[in-house]
Amino acid sequence: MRIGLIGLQGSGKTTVFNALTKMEAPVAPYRKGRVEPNIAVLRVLDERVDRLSKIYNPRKTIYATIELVDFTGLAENGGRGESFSATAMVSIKTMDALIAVVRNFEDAYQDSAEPLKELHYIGEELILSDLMMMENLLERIETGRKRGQGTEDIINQEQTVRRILEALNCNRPVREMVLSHEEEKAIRGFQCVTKKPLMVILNSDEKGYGKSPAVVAEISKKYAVMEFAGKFEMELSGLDDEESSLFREDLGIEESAGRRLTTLAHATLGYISFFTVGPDEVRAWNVRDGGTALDAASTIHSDLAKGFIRAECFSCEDCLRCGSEKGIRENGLFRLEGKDYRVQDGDILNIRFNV
Ligand SMILES: Nc1nc2c(ncn2[C@@H]2O[C@H](COP(=O)(O)OP(=O)(O)O)[C@@H](O)[C@H]2O)c(=O)[nH]1
Ligand SMILES: [Mg+2]
Repeated sequence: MRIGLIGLQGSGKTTVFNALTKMEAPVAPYRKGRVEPNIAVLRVLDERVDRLSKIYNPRKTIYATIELVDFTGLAENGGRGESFSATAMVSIKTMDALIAVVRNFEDAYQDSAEPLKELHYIGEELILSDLMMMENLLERIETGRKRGQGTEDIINQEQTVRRILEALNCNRPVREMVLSHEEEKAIRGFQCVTKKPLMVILNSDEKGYGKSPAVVAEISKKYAVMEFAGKFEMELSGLDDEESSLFREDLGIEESAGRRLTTLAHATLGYISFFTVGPDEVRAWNVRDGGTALDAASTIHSDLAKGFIRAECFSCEDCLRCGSEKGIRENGLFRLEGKDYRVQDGDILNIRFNV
């Protein structure tokens, strides 16, 4: 799962990125020019993994991961629709979801904070980017038609593109549209950025944290939102877990930034976790909610999906309760499932396959 942090310059994206990934990417008070995005892998902390690891005592314990990409900021003074550089856009299109970081702290180098206005601006820029892409596509379709190209697929694509353009022109992102299976197919090759799930981080400072309930409420009408004390969390990321949770408590933050983000991302994107266990490794994986045993198999390795025979399955909860796999079998909690089995959050799977 890949998530991109986007937002205006100076909203604190790199600060939030550092807080989440414990990296030390340069944070700039104000910086001109474009730089390569920062990329890091974030572990999805899950105490079930730790507990399973105690039972199996494996050589390796591996958490599920989320790849986080910190893009350089949008420049407000760019022309309309030019806020994202072309190279950034190519990369943004490969993300599974986006997080808009909006500034909710005062900064000597910047105008006063207007998080709602910032969010509105980001939304508009994303819509403009899709508008331009869809307009280009429509032009190409029309040119093709003049040359006599007009298969059923192309006609269907044209209708879909026109409908999307209509929505975008009314400031509606593609994610809010209900697309039929046919329409989905028609635009599959064109990654609309407004189709991607968008979450929001309201980046507050230590003093203001928790004091903007009206702003949070307004944002949450449309988006999954989380308030973050970015700089504060970044400073905490250098401390050990116990120390940092004491500081967090003072501010009324219940869980670490990473923990809160991964929970939010899983919920917004509809991901669940399943596990594989054994003496070699205990490992957590992400799969889309609604995914089948076959999807789970292909998440692990394409060979497992190709040669899929069946999935041996039991639940993590039962395993922790019984204390061992032996206990699972004795209590009749061990199941064999076929490729269409819908994976549940917390399932422990062993894929039987043959290549
Ligand atoms: N007071 C305060 N300053 C912050 C906070 N988050 C970021 N900053 C400052 O805002 C400036 C821009 O931050 P940066 O992370 O580089 O923003 P980016 O351009 O979005 O990546 C830096 O000077 C940060 O120290 C915060 O929560 N509180
Ligand atoms: Mg930055």
